[in-house]
Amino acid sequence: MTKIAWQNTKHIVVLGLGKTGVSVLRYLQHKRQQDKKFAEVQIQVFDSRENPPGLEEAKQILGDTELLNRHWELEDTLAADLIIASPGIDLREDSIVLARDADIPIVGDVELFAQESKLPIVAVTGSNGKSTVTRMVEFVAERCGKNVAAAGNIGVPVLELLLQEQQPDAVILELSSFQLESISSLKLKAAALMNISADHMDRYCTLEEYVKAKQRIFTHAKTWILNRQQQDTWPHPVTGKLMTFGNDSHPKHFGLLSGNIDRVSGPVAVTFDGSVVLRADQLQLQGIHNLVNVQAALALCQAIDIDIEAAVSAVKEFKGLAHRCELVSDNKGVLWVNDSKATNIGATAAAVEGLRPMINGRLLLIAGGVGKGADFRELQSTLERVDILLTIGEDGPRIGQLFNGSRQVKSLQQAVELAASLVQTGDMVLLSPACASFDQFQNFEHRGDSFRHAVEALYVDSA
Ligand code: UMA
Ligand code: ADP
Repeated sequence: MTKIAWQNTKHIVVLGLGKTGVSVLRYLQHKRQQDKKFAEVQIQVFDSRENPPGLEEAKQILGDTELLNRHWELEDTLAADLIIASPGIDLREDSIVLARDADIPIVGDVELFAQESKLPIVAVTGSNGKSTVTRMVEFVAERCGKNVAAAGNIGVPVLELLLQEQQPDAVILELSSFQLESISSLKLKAAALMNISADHMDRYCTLEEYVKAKQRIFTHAKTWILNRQQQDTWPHPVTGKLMTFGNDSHPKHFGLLSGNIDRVSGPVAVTFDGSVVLRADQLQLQGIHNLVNVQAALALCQAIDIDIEAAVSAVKEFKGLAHRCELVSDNKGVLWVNDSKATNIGATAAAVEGLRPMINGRLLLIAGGVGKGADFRELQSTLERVDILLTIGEDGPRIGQLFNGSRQVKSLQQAVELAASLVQTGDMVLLSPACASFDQFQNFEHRGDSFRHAVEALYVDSA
């Protein structure tokens, strides 16, 4: 899209409050204060929820008059000369499609940011690993003396960056498929597509549509960082400078060296340009998927001029994020792992594959929640590596039917208690739901915290 013609913009409609909506209002308010011509512009905010998050903040910014607690109608969108939509809003709604047909520009917060920011930016997308890689790059860059900011789907709306007094040296964006749907001018030093596994199939009609949204990250990216194991997800043709990563070896790009060192089997080292740069046992992270994440992070660091040796030395100290294959207890020889962030099949598959080699005993998996339209048959081969399956939530029975002897329980608390009665020294209990959490929890953090508290309570009671 061409640059927004702010001078001709008289009526802006903001769809959705929440984190993004509030940041958009703050940004528009800032614009109103900066530019007299913009002071008169009318801003309307719609949110279908009666009590949307961010309401109080929005009232302080706008006053009561322009906040509308109802779903927008076609006449509302057609009255606008700019529509700014939150990522959670489906752009295929009639009221939005018809506005677009009437040539009303529709943007998201990331496009607004892209049109104003002059900072060097790298970005990461994919079904899984985005937050881990984003935080890893941020951690490494800071350790290497750079002043960087991480934003986007990670939880910090990008427009917040424009309102900060001190600008960072570089920005690392985590971008969801929803955010990528509405970008067109985002210029990136490098972009990484981690992987694709079916997710958000309640929003996309086909997997292809979801992949296409993800591929938009490369529109104006200089270096394209792509996964060798998923070449079917690469955009064609590759027009940027190609850098690949994967769980196999590669003579030029990033890769993994497997086995043959001290007779250890499985991946043992990250390689670049044919040489070992990092041994797996030098990392604080577990699982093959994290060795893959490190490669993508190192590639992104290169794009913001961080020397590979310095980046490798820093990444060894990175401890990983809560709720992602996080060891919460190893009491009495039983490992309890919180992977609540596994909200799709790909994440659960990676956790089971990655953690299974760590244990001598049995693997008990707790899965289930809201499946978001996923076809759980894709989980079948993963479940073959599991010894006991307990399911919870709305779509728990759909996963359970793939596994002989699985048991559906009412709550996560009950699942933890039942698990405790079934496991023994050497076993691992893994919460990796392959589902969203909102049928039983506020969010994945709430689900992960509930798991940890239930596990802690087990050992307090038995102490
Ligand atoms: N809304 C309506 N009508 C609708 C749909 C939504 O009014 O038909 C309203 C909701 O009532 C809500 C508002 O829109 O009040 C918020 O919209 P939102 O869902 O876009 O949420 P935000 O709070 O703005 O958070 C968004 C991202 N959320 C989603 O994409 C769903 C956050 O990612 C992101 O951190 C934040 O912007 C800052 O960039 C979260 C997420 O779940 C972590 N992302 C998905 C994922 O990772 O799988 C994509
Ligand atoms: P995202 O931000 O894309 O959701 P996270 O880093 O928060 O990614 O991790 C989400 C889930 O995916 C966690 O369960 C984590 O263990 C798993 N995961 C992390 N990296 C990968 C990867 N490279 N491939 C598959 N699964 C991964």
